[in-house]
Amino acid sequence: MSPRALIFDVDGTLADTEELHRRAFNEAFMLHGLDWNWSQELYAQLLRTAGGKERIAAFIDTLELSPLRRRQLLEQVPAIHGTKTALYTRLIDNGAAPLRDGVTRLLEEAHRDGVPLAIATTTTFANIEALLTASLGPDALQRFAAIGSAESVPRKKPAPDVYLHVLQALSLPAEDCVAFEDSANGLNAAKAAGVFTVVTPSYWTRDEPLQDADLLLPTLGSPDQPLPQDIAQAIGAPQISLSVLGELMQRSARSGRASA
Ligand code: XBP
Ligand code: MG
Repeated sequence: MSPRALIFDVDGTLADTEELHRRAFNEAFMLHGLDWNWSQELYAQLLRTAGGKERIAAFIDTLELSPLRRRQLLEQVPAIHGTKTALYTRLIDNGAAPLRDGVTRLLEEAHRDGVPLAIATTTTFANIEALLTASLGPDALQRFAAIGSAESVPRKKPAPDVYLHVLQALSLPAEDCVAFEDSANGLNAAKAAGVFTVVTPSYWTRDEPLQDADLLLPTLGSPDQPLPQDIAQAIGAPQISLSVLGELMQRSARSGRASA
C-alpha cells in the first residue's frame, strides 16, 4: 500500500519560515508608523493564532487602547498585512528559506511514482508561490494537484476546513492520504479531517502538544542526515519514503480496528 496523496503544510514544514515572517511583520509595522516590535518570545506566543491578519488583530486585542484607536488599528490590518506579504515574498524570492531536510527527496519520489502532491496551509497564496518557485523552479506550482491557502476557506487551522477543501479537490478519502505538519494547530486541523499525520516540529513549535501525531519526527530524514537510530529502528528505515508511509498507515489502521 502507498498513500494516494501527500498533503503538505508550508510554514515550518516545507521550510523554516517563521523568523522571516517575524522580520517582515516588524518591518511592515515600521513602514506603517507603528512602534511595535515582536520579539522572538512574543512571536512564539502569537503563533498560536494562525494567519497573519488574525495574528495582528490578536496582538491589537492585547493592547490598552481607546475604542476609537482600536477600531482605527483594526481597519489598518489588511494594509499592514499587504505590506508584510510584499516584504516577506521579497525575502523568499532571494532564497532566504531553503526546504527542510528530506522534503525535496520525498516530493521527487511522489512525483516519480505518480502520487499527487497538495498543499494545505493558512498562509497567503503569494507566499506559497514564492517559496515553491524559489526552491523548486518556475514550474513548481504545476507539480501540485491541489492548493489550499489563506484565501481558500474562511476558517483557518485548527479548523479542518483547509484539509477538507484539499481532499475534495483531490477527490480522495482522508484515510488514504498523509498530511505533513509542524504545529499543534496544523496537527489538530489534519486529524479533525481524518488524515494520517506526520509532524516534524520546528524551533517555534517544538514545545507544543504534538503527542497525537501518528508519527513525530525531527525531520523526514535523508541519506546525509538519517533519522536517529531509535526512530529508524521503530519505522524500519533511516528516512521517510512512500513505502514506509504506506506500512505505517496500514499498521495504524490495523491497531485502530483492533481497539474499536
Ligand atoms: C502558518 C501561519 C501563517 C504565517 C503567516 O501556519 O500561521 O499565518 O505565519 O502567513 P501554518 P500570512 O503553517 O499552520 O499554515 O501572514 O500570509 O498569514
Ligand atoms: Mg506550519
